[in-house]
Amino acid sequence: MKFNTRAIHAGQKPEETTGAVMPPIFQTSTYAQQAPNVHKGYDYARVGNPTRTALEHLIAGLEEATSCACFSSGVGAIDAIIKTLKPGDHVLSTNDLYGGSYRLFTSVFEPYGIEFSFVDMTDLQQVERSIKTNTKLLWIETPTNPLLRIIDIQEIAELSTQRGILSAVDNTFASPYLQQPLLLGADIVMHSTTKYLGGHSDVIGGAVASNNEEFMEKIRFQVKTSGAVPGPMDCYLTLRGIKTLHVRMERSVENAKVIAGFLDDHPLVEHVHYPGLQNHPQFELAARQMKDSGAMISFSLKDNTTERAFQVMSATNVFTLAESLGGVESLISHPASMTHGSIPKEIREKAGLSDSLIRLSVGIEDVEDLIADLDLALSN
Ligand code: P1T
Repeated sequence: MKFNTRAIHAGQKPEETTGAVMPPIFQTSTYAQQAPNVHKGYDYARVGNPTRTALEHLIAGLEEATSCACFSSGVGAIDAIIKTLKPGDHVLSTNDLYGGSYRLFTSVFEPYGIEFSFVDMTDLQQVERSIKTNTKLLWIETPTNPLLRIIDIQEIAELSTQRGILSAVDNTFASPYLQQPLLLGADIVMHSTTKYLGGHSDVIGGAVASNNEEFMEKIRFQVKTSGAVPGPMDCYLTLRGIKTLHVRMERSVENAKVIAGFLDDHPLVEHVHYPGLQNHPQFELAARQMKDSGAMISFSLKDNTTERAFQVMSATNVFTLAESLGGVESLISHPASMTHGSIPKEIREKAGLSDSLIRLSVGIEDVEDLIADLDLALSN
């Protein structure tokens, strides 16, 4: 089946007792057993729930993975991946990544003895040089949050295979509609399903998918043992959201391309970071690796001050000033003080994240209204 059909049907079948086309919200914490440990596949809802199973099969279908496990948040999913490692292990990560991932790595796992280094993963030689004898995982985010850099998944996956290291891709910014990392050779794909998969800014969730059964066994152990699991209502909302993923993505990307062009020509804008612009340093790689250029844009202003960025962001009416991304509504945010506030200023700036950077998550509204809103906010 092709992608759009899979978004609706992958792993889905009508519910057995009633024929319900959408899976019921199985709002239960436990399941009756015929005799101790004799049951219909479910014993306790931390371990599994049929609404969650339906969602896991759907995401596995989209990422062309044999297996998927869902979590109560994106960081819950990342937490489970890192917990498959041991003290003394080293993780090599991209230096431009979601601030919450950075905080989890450095504030929670480093004190437990897992080592992290952050490098520019657009430079393969730098990645090669930074691999150590105890490196066990390469952590890739592409496009990166918030600078929209593109990392070559295939190249990094090949390198990790040669060195016997696992590679994991946070695919949140692209969604499986634009990019399927496992098909490019990555071992693990992870999502904040809060974003494009859920698609309506009404639910928090995460997912891990892979074809590596040994790894997924460890993830399922984390599901059962650490228990950061999503409730059935959250699974239902995410499942419902995914069914329109391809239609929403298509419109958001179409809008984002027009907005990126508008910003690029704007006299008060210093630089636009968008993989669909020809001046993007990895424009060709993005065109090769992704089906299209995505719906996230960030830009800096000629007046390179936090105050001016705050002024612009406070003056929009259609764009809502808020964290998060990937919903039907357009959002505007200030990474340095919001999503990436937990990264020390000198580390942020070294990676290129300036105080005046503004980030847009482009939704599916009429693009003329979005442009008029930005135009007015910039001239205010
Ligand atoms: O918020 P949560 O569902 O826990 O997902 C965390 C996460 C993981 N990976 C990436 C690339 C992300 O962007 C996020 C969450 N990001 C935001 C809330 C944001 O506004 O960037």
